[in-house]
Amino acid sequence: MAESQKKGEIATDILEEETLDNIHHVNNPVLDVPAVEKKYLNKVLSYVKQGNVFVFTDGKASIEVKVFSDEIIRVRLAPRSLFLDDFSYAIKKDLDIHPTSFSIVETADAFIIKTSVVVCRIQKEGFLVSFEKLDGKVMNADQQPMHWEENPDFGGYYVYCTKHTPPDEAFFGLGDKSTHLNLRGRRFQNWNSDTYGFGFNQDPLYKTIPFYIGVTGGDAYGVFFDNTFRTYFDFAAEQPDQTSYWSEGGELQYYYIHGPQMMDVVKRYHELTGTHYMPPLWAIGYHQCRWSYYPEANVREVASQFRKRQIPCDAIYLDIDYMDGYRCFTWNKRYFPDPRKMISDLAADGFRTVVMIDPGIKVDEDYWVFNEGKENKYFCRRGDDYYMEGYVWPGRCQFPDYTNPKVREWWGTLYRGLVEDGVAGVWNDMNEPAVFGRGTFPDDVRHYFEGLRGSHRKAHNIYGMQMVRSTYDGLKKLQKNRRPFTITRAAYAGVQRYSSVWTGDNIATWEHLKIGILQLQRLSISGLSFCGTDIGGFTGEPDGELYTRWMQFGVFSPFMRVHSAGDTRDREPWSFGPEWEAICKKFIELRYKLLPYIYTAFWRQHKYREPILRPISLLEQHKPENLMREEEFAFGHNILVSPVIQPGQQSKIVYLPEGNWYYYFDHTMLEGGQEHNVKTPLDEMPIFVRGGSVIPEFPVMQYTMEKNIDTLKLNVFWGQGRYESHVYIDHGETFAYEQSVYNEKYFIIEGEQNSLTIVQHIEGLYHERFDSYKIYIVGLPFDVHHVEVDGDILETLVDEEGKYYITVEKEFRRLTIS
Ligand code: MIG
Repeated sequence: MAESQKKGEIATDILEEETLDNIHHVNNPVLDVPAVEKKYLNKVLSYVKQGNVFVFTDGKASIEVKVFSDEIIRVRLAPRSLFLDDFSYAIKKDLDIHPTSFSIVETADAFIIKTSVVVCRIQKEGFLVSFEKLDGKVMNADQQPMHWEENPDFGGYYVYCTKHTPPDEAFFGLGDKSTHLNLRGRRFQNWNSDTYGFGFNQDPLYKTIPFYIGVTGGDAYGVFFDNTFRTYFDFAAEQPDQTSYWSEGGELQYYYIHGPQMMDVVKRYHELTGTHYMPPLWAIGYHQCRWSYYPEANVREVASQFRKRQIPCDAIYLDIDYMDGYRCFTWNKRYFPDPRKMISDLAADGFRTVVMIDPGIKVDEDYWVFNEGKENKYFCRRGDDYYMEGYVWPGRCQFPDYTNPKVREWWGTLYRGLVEDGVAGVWNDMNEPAVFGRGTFPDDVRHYFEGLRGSHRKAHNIYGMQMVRSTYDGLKKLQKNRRPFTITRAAYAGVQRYSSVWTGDNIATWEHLKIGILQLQRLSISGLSFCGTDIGGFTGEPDGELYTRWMQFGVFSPFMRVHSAGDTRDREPWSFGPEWEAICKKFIELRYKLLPYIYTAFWRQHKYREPILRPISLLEQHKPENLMREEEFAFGHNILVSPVIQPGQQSKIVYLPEGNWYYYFDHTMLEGGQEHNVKTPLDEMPIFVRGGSVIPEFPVMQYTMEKNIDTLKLNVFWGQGRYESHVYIDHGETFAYEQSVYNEKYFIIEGEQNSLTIVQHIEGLYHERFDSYKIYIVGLPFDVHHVEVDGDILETLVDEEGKYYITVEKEFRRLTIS
């Protein structure tokens, strides 16, 4: 390193260093680190209690057990009885959960903490911690005492937890892993990585969600290992009867989350880490992206083709080439001479513009962002105080330290110009963080970490989340009360409070279509419901069939966007010829018909913590064979799909959960609780609607807010018994729903052999009401003689297709058909 350089100045030669330390780690997990003696907790000698916190000690080391609620208990380990700062980026701030009651008793061999649903047993001999149901069934038990070893790299500890694993236990969760849904028999690590063209089973990927669900004997529980260092999970891979998780630093700290329903575990995980706010309605429409649409004429042409061909679309994306030399917050004026005009013209035509922003800031003394960052010391520095530098798209770059609230605040304000230009959403990429050549930052880079300070080992996995958090906060302020739209590639647990996510640089292959189906289900049950893949595949060339099948899956992806790499051929819905265009159009239109249904699923996610995509294992965990099913999944509460993932596929086997289900395209009724062989013509896919449900429908629009909707169409599917469906409505743009300005309609359906009753009640203060309802009834097992709505007799009508419907010209409470 040049002697002349002063601390805090730019160290150019750092770039030439072959700093491969992180890359080395990626391929050589902890196994290659020279063996250091492991230390284990010993025998519990005593404990102290303070409120809902218990501290047990063996004389040297201690653990803390905190009862967060009747179902959530946290365990922390302190090898020298000194607990680290109790701070977490994952846990939401306004956490408002409390135990209703708990007690502790001491027996000859254990301390037993008991809530109304769970028993936490700390065995004195060996210091083993276990969690049980009240009936004594063990859900999760230490197989070895918690242990640690001195970390030779930095003087902290590697920390380990090893649990006993029964032969039937299945595992789910961990975010974006590109493997089978059931994680058993596999080992994973979390280290956010830019993994262009990743493969099946490749690990690590872009995101760190150290949360898993175990299901054993039909009962489920969850573990959230809240640690931002490089973490590992081994689900009975090395030892068939052991599950371990460990970390290269930080504290062994985990939350045990009781079920026994998997759905409840997921909801409780959301209780800790939060949910996604209601996205603006346009964000759940169809989005068109590529790397990159430019110049302006090209953007306008793509947009006008959508309108000309009458294919709905709500957003168009500008990838890195819109910037001036890849400088964030600038425009390339040659390509986009008047961005404000372009964006407002697009907006007049119903298109929102979303732009890319990366973390790397070009080292350029003539660039205001660099100068502001430099003056205020907002950029990350190495252990020796030189600025962290690396090459990314703009060339030589420095990188903001988003773990500093001041830096986040500043970064948020940088969006002002873009917001004034009319930009509607922001896409944060490369925030693992990714650096050309060396992969990411070297370990010695220091971070503010909210004043607690730490090296990159500790901050790496939350860097991207803090970046998009600052984007979200900034946009929220700049846009007044309008809901931001953000999307991020890197993530840590809890990122859902600030952003949607996509799965990064996938490949245009059938295998990747399947990987996407696995990843989105997994993300959804890991707290990140607002997720999508690059439809069609980022790299490589899909043919018309793959593209179209992927588009069909896209309709049932919470985030629906086509995207592709810079060197690929055209990827618009019409790019593969008229035959494929027609099918893509039909399916994008289906997305728009389902908008109120999808919007409701987002609401149920936000308010009731229900994941949007639901694997079969989550719906019916009591059947062991269901723990292996992974191609069919529920999308919201009432629709089940099984995307087609093979070329030339004529039919596919689909499992339907208990109940009766209607094939979407012809309303054939099928019995659930079994598999069916379903035909898969190219212009259809296996989509099933639950008997007993109400599916609201909008007319096809070219973009989400195109028309005012006065008549709401409700499709009611008869089912024997009592069912509840929801329909959520608001004006789609502000946070007024937080003040109850919304409508959530509850429909209670009672289906009998000779009658059907629909009772509606409405929650919320939103005053826009529909003038009328057009109610289609599907699957009635009887002939209709009598229709009554709130005391009035109505006539029954039949439409052109012979479908039976009723028009109700007012807000109704009770409708009976017999
Ligand atoms: O080094 O901005 O995953 O979606 O199109 C590649 C260009 C950087 C990676 C993203 C991809 C995006 C691309 N980016």
